Amino acid sequence: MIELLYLASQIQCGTNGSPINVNIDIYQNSQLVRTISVEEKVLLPVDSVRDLTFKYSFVNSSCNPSTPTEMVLAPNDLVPDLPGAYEQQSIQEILDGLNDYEELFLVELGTTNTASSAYDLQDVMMIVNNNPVVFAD
Ligand SMILES: [Ca+2]
Repeated sequence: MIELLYLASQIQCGTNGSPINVNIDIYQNSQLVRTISVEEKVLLPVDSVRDLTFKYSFVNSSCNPSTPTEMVLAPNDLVPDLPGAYEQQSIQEILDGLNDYEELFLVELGTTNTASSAYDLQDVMMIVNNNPVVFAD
């Protein structure tokens, strides 16, 4: 069992455009399991976030996501050299606050060009809890 927390999304449609709401469709073995929006938390019956696949959709936006780039970081992993986006904490600060059974799942949806200033891997951020507290009924 893992628990996913959709921590934040931070992407806008165009320069100075309005913020985009991003929904995440969660798939297991090509089956849609859940759709979550920001700040939602969901328990999933898998051993690892790598057993899942994700599709990202923009809600009520004239923009469309580019091909997603996903990255999973464990607390002691090296952080890619990227600036913090907008008012978000930097990736390093979030990683430093994680427990050793948690991982940070980062997604870039604006561009596939790693040299672009839009390439910040913070369009969607999730926290993966690999040791969730599960209450039995
Ligand atoms: Ca971005």
